[in-house]
Amino acid sequence: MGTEGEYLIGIKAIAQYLDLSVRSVYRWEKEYGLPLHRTSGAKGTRVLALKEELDQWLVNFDGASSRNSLLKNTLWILSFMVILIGLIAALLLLGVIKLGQEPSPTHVKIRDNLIVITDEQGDEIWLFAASSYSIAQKNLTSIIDFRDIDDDGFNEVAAATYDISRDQFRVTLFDNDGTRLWDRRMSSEISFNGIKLRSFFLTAHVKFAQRSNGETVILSRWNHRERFLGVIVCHDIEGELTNSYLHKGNVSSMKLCDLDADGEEEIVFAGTNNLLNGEGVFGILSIDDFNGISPPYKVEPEYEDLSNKLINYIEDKPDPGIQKAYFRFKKLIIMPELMPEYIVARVIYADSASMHIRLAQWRISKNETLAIDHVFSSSGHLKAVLPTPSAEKILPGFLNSYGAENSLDEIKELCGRSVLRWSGAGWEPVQIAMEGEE
Ligand SMILES: [Ca+2]
Ligand SMILES: [Ca+2]
Repeated sequence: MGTEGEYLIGIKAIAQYLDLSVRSVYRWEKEYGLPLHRTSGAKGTRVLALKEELDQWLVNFDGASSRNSLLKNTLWILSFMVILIGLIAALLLLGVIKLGQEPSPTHVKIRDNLIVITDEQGDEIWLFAASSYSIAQKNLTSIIDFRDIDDDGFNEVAAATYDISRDQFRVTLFDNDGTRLWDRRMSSEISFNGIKLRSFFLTAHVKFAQRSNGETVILSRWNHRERFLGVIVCHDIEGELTNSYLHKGNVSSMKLCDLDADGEEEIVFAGTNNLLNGEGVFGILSIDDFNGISPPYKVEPEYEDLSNKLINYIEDKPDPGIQKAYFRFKKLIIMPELMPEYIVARVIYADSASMHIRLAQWRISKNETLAIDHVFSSSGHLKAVLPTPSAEKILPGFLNSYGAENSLDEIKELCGRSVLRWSGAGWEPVQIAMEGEE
């Protein structure tokens, strides 16, 4: 499995061949020039290695001498493995051994208080206990994802899991047969404003993703149940935490898409920002490199009278976030007459052409919700503003004055003034795209 002719296909097959961990293979490539190749196809980038090339490289490799002599000693074993793998490949070709008889996890369903993993035909393969939070999810695919990370024909499963006895939410990687490869809960190392944030996080999103070097990683989004903070983290396939991004407010949604059509997906997330007095925000992170704390890092002038309250969201030693972009919907400008009590932005849709971000505003005291969809180009220009039915109901006057067909541009202009983009040092107005412009 994972072998085809003279090639080793997939990082796990290469790691197995070299008797190394997957992480070490990537490290050896980076540090010692281990010869790996990559191909792009419909399934994304695949890592390949030519066996002959690896063998030759091992013979020449004299980086770490003790390791090297060990490797030389094991070359006889490796040669034997090459013959054995060749034999297995031949048997596969001749149809003596048949793959695919073991079911591959592809779907998920809820039964009673259990999450049931099934194959393509809907037949149950294995199951685990569900949290009430998981059961309440309308779309289980946001907390369970399937991907064949080692190219052996069977999907591994990344999932949000729950330890009832400890009341802990976790992200777990399962092998195709249901074996738990690892379990991680939100690290207690994460602290905010001098307070260590412990186990009060729930996993709200779990997704396989791919870095530009072809490495498969697992992204998860967590929300703090009391302090309303959001965290987006990345684990490698061995369960090591490689990136974490702390957001100063709820992160209500996260989507992966290739915004700039360069073949690599980005993370688009949206929610609210507590230091911006609950304004709606959205941001873009690179899967390869994201870390730190979301902007801003001080109380903005328009909220100075709320300093006593907002100061709770300023860190003593801020670790400014590494993000591709970060936008806010400035509450005071968008519709001063509305005075919403709660605002949240959600990613509705994102692809390489545009991002649709819905800004929903609740006036809880009046039991009203107003939502307006903003369409941005992938480069962050505001392309269009689409009032939703709730906007038409609550704001007839607003739409009568601006809603005539030829004046949607005026709404766009009005809403456009409320969208600001983080420059690294402060906020700058978002650019409004003209008709037919990106
Ligand atoms: Ca697999
Ligand atoms: Ca991209």
